[in-house]
Amino acid sequence: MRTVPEFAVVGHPNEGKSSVLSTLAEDDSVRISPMPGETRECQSFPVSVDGHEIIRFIDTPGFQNPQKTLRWMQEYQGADEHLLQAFIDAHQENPDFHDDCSLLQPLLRGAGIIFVVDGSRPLRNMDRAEMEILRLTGCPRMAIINCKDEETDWLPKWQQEFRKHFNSIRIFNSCKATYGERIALLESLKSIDQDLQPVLDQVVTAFKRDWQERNRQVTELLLTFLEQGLRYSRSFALKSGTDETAVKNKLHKEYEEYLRSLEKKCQKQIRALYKHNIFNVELPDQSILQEDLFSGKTWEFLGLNSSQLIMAGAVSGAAVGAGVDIAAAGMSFGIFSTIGGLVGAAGTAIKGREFLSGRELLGMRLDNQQLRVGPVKNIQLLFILLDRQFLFYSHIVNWAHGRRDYNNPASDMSNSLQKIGLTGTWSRAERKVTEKFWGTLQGIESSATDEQRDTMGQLIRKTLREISLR
Ligand SMILES: Nc1nc2c(ncn2[C@@H]2O[C@H](COP(=O)(O)OP(=O)(O)O)[C@@H](O)[C@H]2O)c(=O)[nH]1
Ligand SMILES: [Mg+2]
Repeated sequence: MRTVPEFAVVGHPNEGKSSVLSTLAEDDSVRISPMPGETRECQSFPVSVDGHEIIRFIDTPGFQNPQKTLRWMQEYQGADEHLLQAFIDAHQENPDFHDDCSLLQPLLRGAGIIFVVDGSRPLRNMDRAEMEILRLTGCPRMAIINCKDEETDWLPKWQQEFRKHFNSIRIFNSCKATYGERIALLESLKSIDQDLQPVLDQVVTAFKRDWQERNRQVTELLLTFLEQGLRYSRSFALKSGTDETAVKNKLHKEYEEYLRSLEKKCQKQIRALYKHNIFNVELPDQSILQEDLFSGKTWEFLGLNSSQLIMAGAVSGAAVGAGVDIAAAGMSFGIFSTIGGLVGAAGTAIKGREFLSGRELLGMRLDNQQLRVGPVKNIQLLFILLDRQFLFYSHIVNWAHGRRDYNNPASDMSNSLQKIGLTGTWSRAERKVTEKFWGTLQGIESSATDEQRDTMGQLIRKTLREISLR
């Protein structure tokens, strides 16, 4: 059986040890507290992939008495390899050294050290004492500078000091670290000890594979979401005297509700895949996702860009929601496409809200005295639904597990009318893929559905990958 690499996250109380651990291990059950000294005992956080433990992080209490501990160690006369045990033996009954004994315990077992400091404050003698203690333990070690504030003036001083004591130094923000930064940090653990290299290689590979697998599952969730949402259809038989408007409203309302609940369900599943189970990932107040799926704002910001609109016109054949307004502005689709430069201007002039309204887009037909809603005839809905899920995904994968609040949210909504939907960046060929997939939902595409679905899935996966590596 191969050994599971073990790393103890150590440092002064309240510097962000638990936050770093939580983010590294993708575990939001790690206790993070604004009160220093709450953790008194070590706690182990195993990370498993496919049911196998691949790495283990130990959360430790902060140093309690670093200067006295160091002094004792410096005066110690015995053999180096017995230093830790001797220190613990001499102090474990003394409450003044309870935390120090506790945090040194995993090092006895040969755990690697991840030393965490808050780099936004100046270096103190106490920090030097802690670093020296760690050096004396002889364990492989790296230092992580976790800046709690924006302040970076102290960083060079920290780095200079760290070079004397550590094999590797990383700046890592436990509250903002992305997937890529997490992997980079794990990669750099390799450099602290050659012996750890092969097993850490396996860990990194397992992490990457696990991430790919999650993206594959998200892709599947999104495909199913689109299929269910866009194939939806309900009808109502009209009899004489029926209030047609009321029926239309009812059909529309039910469809809207259906889409909203499907969207929520899908988001919940995505959230669970990325192991955000306990705390709510808060979307920033300004996020477009705070807007209802059918609000004017949603359509304004996630509404289609000009190429998508042209395509929507072509795919639907008839006047799509946008068609009316473009016609009103005196532009046919043909003209629209030839005046590429004007397109942006047109987008600004004809506000997204007026391009279409959510409900109109859902459509309503009357055939054989049946009022029928769905399947939707306008491909714009597909883009909007996808763009909202891509935005959600982007919030989820960029929400570090160590983060428990949202002080400085990044906005995903610009003030301009610029479209922010990611599908707007898709190439012509990619829009074609979408169109084909759309066709299979409409039942007008005769070619094999599985193939279109696979191709669409590849496009979604590629987009997810781009988001997570941003
Ligand atoms: N703003 C900000 N706060 C942080 C960061 N890291 C930790 N904190 C906060 O600092 C406090 C102590 O963090 P914690 O991880 O419990 O520190 P520990 O005592 O070293 O384990 C908590 O309130 C955290 O939310 C960070 O990178 N940015
Ligand atoms: Mg802690």
